[in-house]
Amino acid sequence: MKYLILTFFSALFIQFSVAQNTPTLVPYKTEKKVLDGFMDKRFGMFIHWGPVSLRGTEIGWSRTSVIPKAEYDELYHDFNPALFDADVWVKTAKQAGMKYITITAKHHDGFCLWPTKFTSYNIMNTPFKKDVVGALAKACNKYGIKLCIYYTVLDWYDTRYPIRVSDSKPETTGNMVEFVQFMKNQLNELVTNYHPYMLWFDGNWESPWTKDMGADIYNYLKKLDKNVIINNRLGKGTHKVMTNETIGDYATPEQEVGEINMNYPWESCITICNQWAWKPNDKMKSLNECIQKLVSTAAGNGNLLFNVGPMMDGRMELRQVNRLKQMGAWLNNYGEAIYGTKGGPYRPNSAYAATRKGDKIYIHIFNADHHQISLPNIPNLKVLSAHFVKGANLAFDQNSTNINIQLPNQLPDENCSVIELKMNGNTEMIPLIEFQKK
Ligand code: JFZ
Repeated sequence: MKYLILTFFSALFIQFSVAQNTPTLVPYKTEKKVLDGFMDKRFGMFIHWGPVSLRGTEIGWSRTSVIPKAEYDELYHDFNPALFDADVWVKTAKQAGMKYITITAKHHDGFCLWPTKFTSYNIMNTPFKKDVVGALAKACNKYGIKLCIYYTVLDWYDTRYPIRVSDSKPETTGNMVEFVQFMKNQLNELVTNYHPYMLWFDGNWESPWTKDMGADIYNYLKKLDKNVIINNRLGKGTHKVMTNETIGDYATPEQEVGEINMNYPWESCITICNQWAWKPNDKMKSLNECIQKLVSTAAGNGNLLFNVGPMMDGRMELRQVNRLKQMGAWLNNYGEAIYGTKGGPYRPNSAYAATRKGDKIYIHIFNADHHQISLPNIPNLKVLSAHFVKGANLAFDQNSTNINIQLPNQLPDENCSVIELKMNGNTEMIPLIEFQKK
C-alpha cells in the first residue's frame, strides 16, 4: 500500500514536472554578434554523403521508393570510400572561397558518419571504419574553415521514431520520448567531440515532431555551447522565412535564392547539380549560374550554402571541383564586394545586384546591353568616384533622379563585373530601392 501511494504521488510529480518543464519559449538566444560573424562569411559548402552514393540515388528519399528498404539498409556493408581525404575536401572548399562546410552527419536514412555510441548503424561498422566527421573537424581546423553539422530530426531507420516512410501516418510502435533522448545523446556527442560552429537541422515537417520538442533541443544545445548557431528547421512551419512557429536562428530557403531581407539572417541551400547526393551524369550548373546564385544571395543579404555530393570512392567529381575553383577565381577578384558586405540598397534582379559596406556600394552586372547603367539616385549621398573593382575608372554623372555610369564596349568579367561606387557617407542604412527597368 505504502508503495502504491508512493507510486501514485511520484507519478503525479513526474506528470507535473514534465508539464512545467515543457519549454514553449526559448530562454537562450544566439547573440547578434555571433550571427553577424556567420553572415559575414557569405559562402559555405554543403556536403550530402553516405552509403547511398553506391547507388547514385537521392539520400534518404530513395529508400523504399527506389531501392527496397531492406536493400538500402544493407548498403553500408559495402561502403568503403578508400579515396576519402578530408584535407582534399576542405582545400577544395577553401579554393572555392567558401568559409564553412556543413556535413550530413545523419540524414533521413539514419546512417551516421561518426562513431556514435548510440546506434550501430554508423561508419565504424562499414569496411571503411574511419570517423568522417572527426577527420573533417581536424582538417577544417587546419585550414581555418568552420565545421557545421547537418542532423535531421526524422529518422526512417530507427524504430523509436514513429514513421517509417516519408509521408505515411505515425506507427503506434514509436516512442518520441525515447527518440528525443536518443537525439540528445547523439547531439551531445557531436557538440562535445567536434565543437561545430553551426547545426543544420532538417526533417521537422513530419507529424511526430513538435515545436516544443524543438525548443527543448534548442535549450539543451545552448546549455552545451551558447555560441553554437542553429538553423530554423528545429521548430515547425516554413523553412523559407522566420515565423512564430520557428525555432532557430536563421531562415533556410531551399533550391532558390531568398528574398532580400535586412531584418534577420538567412542562408539559401542550392545544389551544384540537381541531386543532393551524388548522381552519375547529373546536370551541373554553368559557371554563370553558379556566380549569379552567389551574387544574388549576397545582394539579398543572405549566405549561400552550395551543395556537392561526393562519389562512393570518397572523391568529389573533378568537373564539380573545377567549377568550384572557377567560383573561387571570381571571388579572388571580387570577394571584397561579397564577404562582410550587406545586401542592397537596390533590390537584385536578373540583370543587376548590389552590395554595400561602409561608404561603398558595389553594383554587380550580370548583363548590360546598354553602354550606360542608370541607377535611381540615392538622396542625400554624393557619388565621389566610380571604377570597376580591380579595374578602370568610369565616367558618371549624378542628378536628383539618377546616377548614370558609362560602360565600355566590353565588360571586364563575362559572368559578373563589379563596379565600386564610393559615396560621401555611410550607405548601410539606405532603405531598399528598386532598380529601374532596363
Ligand atoms: C531537405 C531534405 O529532405 C533534402 O534531402 C536535403 O537534405 C535538403 C537540404 O533538405 O529537403 C526537403 C525538405 C522538405 C521537403 C522535401 C525536401 N518536403 O517537405 O517535401
